[in-house]
Amino acid sequence: MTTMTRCFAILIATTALALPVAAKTMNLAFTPPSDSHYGDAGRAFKDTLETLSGGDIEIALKPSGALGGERDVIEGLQIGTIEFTISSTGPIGNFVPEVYALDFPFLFNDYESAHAVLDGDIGQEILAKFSQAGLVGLAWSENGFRHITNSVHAVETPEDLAGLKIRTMENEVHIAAFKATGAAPTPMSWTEVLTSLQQGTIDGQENPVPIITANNMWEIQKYVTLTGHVYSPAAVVMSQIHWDALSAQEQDWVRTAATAAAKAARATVAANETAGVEAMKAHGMAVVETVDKAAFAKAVQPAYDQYADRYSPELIDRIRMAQQ
Ligand code: EAX
Repeated sequence: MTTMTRCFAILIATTALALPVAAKTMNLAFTPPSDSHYGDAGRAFKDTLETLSGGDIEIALKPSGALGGERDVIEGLQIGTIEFTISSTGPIGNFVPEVYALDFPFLFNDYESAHAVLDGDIGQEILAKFSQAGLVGLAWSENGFRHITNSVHAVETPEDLAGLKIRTMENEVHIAAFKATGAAPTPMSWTEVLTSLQQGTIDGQENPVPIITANNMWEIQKYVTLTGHVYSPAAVVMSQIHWDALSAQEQDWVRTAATAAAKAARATVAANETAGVEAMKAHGMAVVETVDKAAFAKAVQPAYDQYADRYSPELIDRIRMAQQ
């Protein structure tokens, strides 16, 4: 090799070494707006993972259903077109049946109990089941206790739900529960809900306080009843295809980032639970705060009778026992 050629080879080699390695950019999708508990969780995930990886991994946040509804996004993770999501458990039961056990009405006593169950053996066992669906369940984030809104009249008793077209998530336990009250449950992706409410094709929906406030639902819903009828976890989930392509170190960083996301969501929910109700009142919503939860629990009991035996009855019993 001539001297000139050797010098040229060295120049190429050192230049190549100096060039930064192109960062891996991965999408994290969720359906609520950026300014929400999901957005706070997403930013915590992004900041943690980008810091730990020294910028080798970049996270592109995709809020407001930019990549589709929760069910669509889960399917995207399964085929590898999307890397991450923070999703309510509502639709996940269609892919990981054990998750249905978490979405039964009036199953969790309060936030503290829900966190203890999800962060303990029961919750971790269910996360491990995600692998059966080509998914990696990383951590339990939080959506919150769900309440009912509608545009027709105040709902003070279960009987007041009769005939109301209430959007539910694509979750057959929720559909059965609202059908048992005499309402007309209308399952659909979150991405269709606001338009459907504006057009009047549905009368109401049910969601936690921070979803109601993040979407300014007082603009399209007059009434809200604080039933707290379901505790809705959210899961931080990765595509198994993309997980398998990570190094062990990167996988550890991802788990750390997922834990940070869950912590951020829970902090936002806790901060908004009371302030959010005050915001609803300030924007003119009629808020039914005193609710006979026992009456609502009795009204939705048929959903248990119909589905508890199908979806891990022992899990439901364990969740109840763990809260005693
Ligand atoms: O994940 O679909 C729903 O009602 C969910 O609570 C919402 O998308 C947040």
